[in-house]
Amino acid sequence: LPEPGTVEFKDVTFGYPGAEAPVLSGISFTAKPGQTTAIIGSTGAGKTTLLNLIPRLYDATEGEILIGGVPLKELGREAISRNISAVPQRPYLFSGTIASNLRFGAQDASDEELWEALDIAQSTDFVTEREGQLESTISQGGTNVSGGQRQRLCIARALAAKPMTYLFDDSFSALDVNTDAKLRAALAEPTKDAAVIIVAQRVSTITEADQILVLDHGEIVARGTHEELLESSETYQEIVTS
Ligand code: TTP
Ligand code: MG
Repeated sequence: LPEPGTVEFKDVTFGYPGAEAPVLSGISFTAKPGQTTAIIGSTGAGKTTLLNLIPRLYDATEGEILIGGVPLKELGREAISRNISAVPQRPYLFSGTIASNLRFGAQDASDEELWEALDIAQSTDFVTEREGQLESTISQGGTNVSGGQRQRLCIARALAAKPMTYLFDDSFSALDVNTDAKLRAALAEPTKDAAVIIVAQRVSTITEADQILVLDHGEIVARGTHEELLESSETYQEIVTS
């Protein structure tokens, strides 16, 4: 069996219920633990759809997705939520304390572990400055927190769960380039044994990725490292220069 946390797509096709054309066609790749797999491509290419198939928000129409060699359908919801942390493109906070938001998916996390996660997510100052700190309240939908902070709190939430697989859907683009770089450097240690899949808008976010998948109209049109793709893929060159 592949290592736990390995994500494998085998010739996956997916169309939304009721839609005529598939949004994803013939998607095959392996995201290995200890590696970062990046997905880049223009808006509407199907990046979010691809990520959402992994925690089974939808099921593949054709083909198969496996985690650690086990087909998703055999894993069960509980194992899926325990092993995968997803930071969605529109990160969501519910009304309640910061601590309860961070413990969603990590009920047993100590305050110390929450602070560690916040530190990695570059949110220590933000939480320290709030009255009540971890016990300070987030309003419904997180509207009393900025978009960038919301994104970082959702990254901290994902870290607190200590999963084997991390999914980041465009989680760094609302951050300034400096914070983006700091946060990703801090992520290296806690995610070093996990399979990390990052959807990115900015090429600078993914130049170090072990493999980059270029998605175009629901198909992987090129794959490789940043250097390889600069040589081989016109679509990638266009993304880099746009
Ligand atoms: P997405 O998967 O949302 O495309 P994306 O994530 O690559 O785009 P962005 O960079 O803007 O985040 O959409 C792919 C196609 O699927 C698009 O035609 C919209 C459609 N779609 C639905 O029909 N229902 C859905 O719930 C979603 C998420 C997308
Ligand atoms: Mg998207």
